[in-house]
This record gives sequence, structure tokens and C-alpha cells, in this order.
Amino acid sequence: MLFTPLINFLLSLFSAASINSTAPAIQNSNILVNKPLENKVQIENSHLKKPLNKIQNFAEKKYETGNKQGESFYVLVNSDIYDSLGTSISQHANDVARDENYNVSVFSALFNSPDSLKGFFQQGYENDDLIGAFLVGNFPYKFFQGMTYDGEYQQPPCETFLKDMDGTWLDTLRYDPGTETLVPGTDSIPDTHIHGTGSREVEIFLGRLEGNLPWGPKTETEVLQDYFARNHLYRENNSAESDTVMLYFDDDLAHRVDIALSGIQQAYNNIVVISDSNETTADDYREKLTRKMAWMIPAAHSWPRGHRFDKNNGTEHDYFWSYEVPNIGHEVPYFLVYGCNAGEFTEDNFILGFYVLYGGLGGIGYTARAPSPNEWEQFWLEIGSEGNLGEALNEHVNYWINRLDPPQPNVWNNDGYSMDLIGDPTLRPRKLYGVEIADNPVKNLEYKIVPNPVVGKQFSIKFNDSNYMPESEGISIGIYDVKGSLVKKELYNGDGKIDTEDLASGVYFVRLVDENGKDIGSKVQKAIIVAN
Ligand SMILES: [Ca+2]
Ligand SMILES: [Ca+2]
Ligand SMILES: [Ca+2]
Repeated sequence: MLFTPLINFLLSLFSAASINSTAPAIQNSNILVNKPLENKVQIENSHLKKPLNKIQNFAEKKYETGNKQGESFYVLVNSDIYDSLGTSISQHANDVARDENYNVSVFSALFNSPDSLKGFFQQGYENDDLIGAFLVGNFPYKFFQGMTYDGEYQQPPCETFLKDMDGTWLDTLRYDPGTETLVPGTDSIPDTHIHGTGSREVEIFLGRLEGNLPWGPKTETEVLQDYFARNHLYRENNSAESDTVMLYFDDDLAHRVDIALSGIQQAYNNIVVISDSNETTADDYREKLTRKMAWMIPAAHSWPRGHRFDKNNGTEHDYFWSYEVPNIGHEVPYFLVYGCNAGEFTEDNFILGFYVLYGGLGGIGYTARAPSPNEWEQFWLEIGSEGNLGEALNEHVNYWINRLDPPQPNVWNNDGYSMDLIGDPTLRPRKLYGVEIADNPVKNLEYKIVPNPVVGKQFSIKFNDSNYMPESEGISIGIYDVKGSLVKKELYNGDGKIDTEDLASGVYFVRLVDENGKDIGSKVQKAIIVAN
């Protein structure tokens, strides 16, 4: 049989399914009381299903906030935890409404099936200009089934189902346990996705966040409250503290670094690559996770609860487990994990959940076997133009849905059907949050600072109205530190450039003022200056 280049690429699927690891030393015994590490072989592909024992099916709108004419964004909170998260959720809804100009609706909800949840989204999509949703707490998910090129059955939770508002999902095959393959028949699990009268593409973006991670030291309410507090702080004043991306590619994936880089370079300049075979170890990874960066992108053989790192030509392995994440105390906002099943949120203690809930804000991963990194340009182009996580992931998913259209039998489309987003989908990793409204500006001039973060030795002021001639106005550019003290002031000259060589790295505020010290611009811009 001849393989196309695409199928050759899919050949490099990597999972840790064949690992026969002995359990590593337990570092914090408090976490694991009555939670012995499972036998790895037993837990692989077990698809532990969290039961939804509720027969109710409702979404009660509690309030809406933001621009009533704007696009709709739904925050659905599982009704069991709604009361315990009340203030966290309302603060979050107000933050999103302010930052995105959406009409944000908050619901206390329970759904008894993925189909009823999807029906709710479809109603919003048709009648309410719904563009995306955030599921907080336990909500249903749909499985999708297929076979990989090498004959392995896949049945991951499939967020694409919930995000596709008008495609058609068919159940024409059933899993046959005898042969471990799909055979003609039905089993209530969709196996075929066609355009039908709509399109196979996804139309709304989606993030989910459930705090039930039994290996973690905190309760679900505590980790979710922490998450929303962190999210609020990031939006208020802490965004883009570092704009470094780290690629941490273990042995078998090291040869994919250049391919991964070609996408990431669409969005970031400061990229650190760790890919030396013997340098990439679990211990080294633990240390790297403590560093300040915008993204950690590990690529390693994985299973839902951890990563495997190889050395000495693969003759030695060590492991990084999800339960270690709370002890690491990382401050990395974003994760993209190239590793099998790391995003499989139906599995207890899945590692992407730990990354996001213990220190992070958003994580993207696979709910099934993962391919090696390939063709992520659409995702990074979207991120690079200040797109949000949810839309960027959808760009990638739609690219891959169209890449394999029509679907090929026995070629599981990993990137089209087994990718998920854990966390708030509205976050924009390259946006600088925290622009402030100026006090009674003399003019309502809109402008921004380019580049921002300021990584060179100077920045420029760019006015939205390109016809505006600031030279004649006697405008000064004032730079203030986070406490509001003026650290530098210069008269606006011909090209609006300001040198930053004499400033230490940090967060500053920039105001444009007239001769009397009154704001000219309508906004006070935040600038991140990175010393060279
Ligand atoms: Ca089926
Ligand atoms: Ca569609
Ligand atoms: Ca290694």
C-alpha cells in the first residue's frame, strides 16, 4: 500500500500506551491518600466516564452584562456549584464584557445529554448571535469514534460535535469488541461527520473547566475560585509579563521542532527550544516549568496523567505526573501539549486540567492519540493577530476538517476531532489587557504603541486616524511606572518615536498630554518594556 505524505505524517502518532512504568515515588503523600497510582496498562484507553446522574435539563439565565447589541457569549455554570462561585463568575462576566464588547449571559445549568447541550447552543446561534461559550463545572460531552491508520480504535470526547452548529453526524458503524474494529451497525456513538445541509466546520468556540481533580490538594470550588481570581488579575494588570514561548521536545519529537517553530514564529519572537535528548528529562522539565514564560509547549509521549521523558537513546525513561503540578507552583498562563490523551478531560486527574487549574489560564491538548506537531500556522496566525484561544483553536480544527475532506476511512483525524480547550476561551494571549480610560481627554484620539511589548530600544505612537497631524499640537508623551510616577517625558517629534534604552524591564503606562498636562488621547495605554 502506498502512503500519501499526509498518512506518513499520521504514522508518527505518539502515545505512552506501551509504557510499563513502575509508579514513581510519591512526593506529597497527602495528595494521594486512598488514591493509589493505577496500573498503567489497566487505565490506558479506559475512557473512565464521569456519570451525569441528573435527569434535569435546564439553563436558567441569571443575568447578562455588556453590550446588548454585541455578539453573545454564554457562561454556563453547573447549578451544583453556581452558588459557591457567584462572585467569581460575575466578576469574570464583567471582565469579559468589558474586554470583548460581548453581550455576556450567565446561566445556572444542568444538561442530561450532549445533544441537549448542543441544542441549547444551536438556539443561541440561530437567535442570539452566539459566538462562543464557557462551561464551568461538569457538563456532558459527546464521543466520536474512528480507527487510526494502524488499526487502533479511538473513542475520544469530541468538542467538535458541540461546536459544529449545522453539520450532520451519523451513526452507521458500531464497535465490535471481538475484532476491536468498527463494523456496520449502530451503537449510538457517531462515527461519520458530513456537511449535510450545512458545513462540517465548527462555528462557535468553546472552553471547559471542571475543578474535580482528586489528586489535587484543593476542592473543586477552591481551584475554580483561584482560577477566576488569576484570570481577573491577568486582565487587570498582569498580562504579557513575559512573552517567551518554550518548546520542550523530548527525544522522539525533537526532529519536529523546526516544523513547530514555523507556526509559532507567526506570533512570537522570543522562543526557547529545549530538545537535546539527554537534557530533556522529568527533573529538568520540573525546573523549566518554574520559569516565567507565556507558553509552555511540551512534546513527549504521554497518557492522561503525565508525560514520559527518554534519555540515552530511549533506553532510560522518567516520568512527570499530573499530581506534581500543584507543588511546582508554576506561573505559565498558556499550554499547548503535544502528547497523547493529555487533554482527555473525561479521565480523572488529566494533566492539562492540572496545568490550567494550578497556576494556568488556558490549555490546548488532545483527547485521543496525538500526531507529531504539523501545520499549526492557522492557529498561530490567529494568536499573533491578538485572536482569542477559542477562535485560534477553531481555525486549526477547521483547517484539519477541510484538510481531510471527505474523511478517509481508517485515518483518524486527530486535529479535527480530538482537540480541546481547558479554560476561558476568550483570553487573547497577545493582547495587552489593562488599557485605562483617560481623565476628561481634550480630544478623543485613539492610538496605540507599536511594538508592544517593546522588545527593541524604542517604540512609536500610532494614531488610528492616519490623517491626524500631531506635530503642530505640542503633544508630549509621558511614561509612568505602575505606581503612577512620571519616569520620562518627551515632546512628540516628527515620527513619534521614544527611546526606551534607559528604562528597566517592566510595565509602564503611556499618556499623551498637551501643554497643560491634560490627556489628549482617550485611553492610557499600557506598555511592557523588555530590556535588551
Ligand atoms: Ca457508531
Ligand atoms: Ca458547521
Ligand atoms: Ca529526553
